[in-house]
Amino acid sequence: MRILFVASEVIASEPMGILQLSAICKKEGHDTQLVTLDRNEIEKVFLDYKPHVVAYSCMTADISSFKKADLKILNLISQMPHNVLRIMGGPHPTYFKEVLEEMDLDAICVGEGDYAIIKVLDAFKNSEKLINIPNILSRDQSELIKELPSKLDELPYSDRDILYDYVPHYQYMGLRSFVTARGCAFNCTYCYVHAYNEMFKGYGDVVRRRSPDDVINEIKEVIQKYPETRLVRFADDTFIYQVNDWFLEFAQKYKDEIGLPFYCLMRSNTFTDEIAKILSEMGCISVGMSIESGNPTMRSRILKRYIPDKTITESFEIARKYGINTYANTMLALPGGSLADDLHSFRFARDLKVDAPTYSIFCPYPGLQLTNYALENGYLEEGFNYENKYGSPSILNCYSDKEKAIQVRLQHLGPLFTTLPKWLSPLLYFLIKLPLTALYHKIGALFEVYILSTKVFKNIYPKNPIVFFKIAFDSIKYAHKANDDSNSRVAPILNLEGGPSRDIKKG
Ligand code: B12
Repeated sequence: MRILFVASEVIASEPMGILQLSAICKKEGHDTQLVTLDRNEIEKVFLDYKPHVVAYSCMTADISSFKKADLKILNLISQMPHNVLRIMGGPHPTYFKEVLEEMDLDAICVGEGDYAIIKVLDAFKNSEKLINIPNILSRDQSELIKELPSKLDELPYSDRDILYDYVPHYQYMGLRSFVTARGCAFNCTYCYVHAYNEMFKGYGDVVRRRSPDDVINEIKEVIQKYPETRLVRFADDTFIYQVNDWFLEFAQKYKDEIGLPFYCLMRSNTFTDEIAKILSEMGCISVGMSIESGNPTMRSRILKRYIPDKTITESFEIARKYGINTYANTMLALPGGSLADDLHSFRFARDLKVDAPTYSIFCPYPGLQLTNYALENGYLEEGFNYENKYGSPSILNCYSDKEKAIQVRLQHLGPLFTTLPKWLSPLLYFLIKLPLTALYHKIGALFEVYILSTKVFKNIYPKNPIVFFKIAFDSIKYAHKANDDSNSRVAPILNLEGGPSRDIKKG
C-alpha cells in the first residue's frame, strides 16, 4: 500500500516519529511518501501519489492547519480509485482523543505507533474493522487498549530517505538525530510527559533504552550513507540520568567507533562532574539544559523541577570546565509569577553565562498540570484558546497587557543581552519598554540563528551556498510562521529538540 505521511513542516530537526514509522512500513513492503503543510501542496501530492492511507503526525500547536488540510483531502478522496484511510498520530491525538470525532477520522493513535501502524494497515488491507489494536481508537473501537513498545532494538532504523526524497537539499545538512531511548523519568508540570507517564502507568518502564550496539550500528550506517554527517544529536528527552553500565558501554563504543561531535539534552541535576567528564571525552560539544525559571520556589512548587540554584550554578560551571557549550531556555509569564520574576530570571541566566540562552512565553495547553494550576487559581478561564506557540503573548490574566508586551520584547532581546556584559542590562530594561516589538523580533531571530549555529549546532550548515540559502530561507520562513502576530522567534528552527524545555521542552 502507499502511505502518505503528513507533517506540519520540515525544519533542521528531523521528524523522528515519521522516520521511525516509515521504516516500519517499508520493512513490511509498503511504500511511503512525505508531504508538509507549510508548502501548500498536499492536494497535488495526494492526486499524484494516490495513497491508500493518509497518516497525519500532529502537534496541538498545528491542529488547525491539519484540520484545514484534511478538508481538502476529504474533497479529493471521491476521485480515488480505492478507499483511503485517514489516521492521525503524534502528541495531539495522544492528549486530545476527541479529535477522532472532531475530524471524523477513521482512526487515531494514542502514544507510540510502532506496532499499531502495521496492525492498522493489515486490517485495512483485509477490509477488517480497526478493533482490538493497542494504542488505536477508531469508529469501531472507543475503548483504548494500551501498550508501551519496549523492544526498541527490534525496530528498523529510522528511514531518512522519506525526508530527503521530499527535501533533497536537507541531506547536505551536517546534523543527524538519533533516539537512544523513549520516555522521560521527570514530571515537569509544563510538559506532557507527566500526562504520558500517568496514561501508561503499569505498562512497563517509563524510560526504555535501545542497546548501545543497536544505536552505534545505526549511527555507523548513517555516516556511511550520508557522508555529510558532521554532528550527532541525541533526541532523547533526557540523554543520561546516571553513570550506569549502559552509559559506560555506550560511551566507550561511541568514542572508539564514532567519535563525532554531538549534542544532547540534560538536566542540571543529572549533569554531574563525572557524567560531564565522560560526555566531553565522548565528543559532546553542547548540551540543552534548561533553567525554566530563575525563581527556586517557582521551580520546585509550580514547575516540579526540584533543582536548587546551587545545583544549576554548578552544572553550568561544570560545562565550562569541560568546554561543553550550554543551550538553556527560561520560561516567562508563568502562572502566579510576576514581571519582576521574569527580569530576575533574565539576570539568573545572565550570571550563569549561558552560551545560547533562549526565553519562551509559557503556553498553557489543556491537560498540563501547570495549566490546571492556572485554571484552579483563576489565572486562566475555561475554554481558553490553546493554539499558541513560543512567541505568543501570555494569555494569563495575572499580567497586564503592558506587562505581556514587555515579556514578548524580553523574549526577543533577552538572548542577546544575556550574553552581553552585566553593565549593559539597564539598556535592556529601557528598550523593552519601547513599542518596537517587530524590530526586536527580527534582531532576536537573527541573533538566535547566530548563537545556535555557532555555539550549539556547530558546523551543520551545508558548505554549498545555494543549498545554504535554501535551508536558511526555510528556517526564517519557519521562524516567522511560529506565530502569526509576528512576535515569533527563531528558536524552533534550530531547536533541534524540543530543545531545552522544550521546550515546553525538556530538561
Ligand atoms: C523534537 C521535538 C520538537 C522539535 C520538532 C521536531 C519535529 N520536526 O517534529 C521542535 C523543536 C521544532 C519542537 C517544537 C515545538 N514543540 Co516539541 N517536541 C519534540 C520532542 C522533544 C521529541 C519528539 C520526538 O522526536 N519524539 C520521538 C519520536 C520517535 O516519537 P514521536 O514523534 O512521538 O512519534 C511516535 C508517536 O507519537 C506516534 N506517532 C507520531 N506520529 C504518528 C502518526 C501516525 C499516523 C501514527 C499511527 C503514529 C504516530 O508513533 C511514533 C513512534 O512511536 C517532544 C517530546 C517527546 N518526547 O515526544 C516535544 C513535543 C512534541 N513538543 C511539544 C511542543 C508543545 C512544542 C511546541 C509547540 C512548543 C511551543 N510552545 O512552541 C513547539 C512548536 C512546534 C511547531 N510545530 O511549531 C509537545 C507537544 C504537545 C502537544 N500536545 O502537541 C511535546 C510532546 C513536548 C511535551 N512533552 O510537552 N518540538
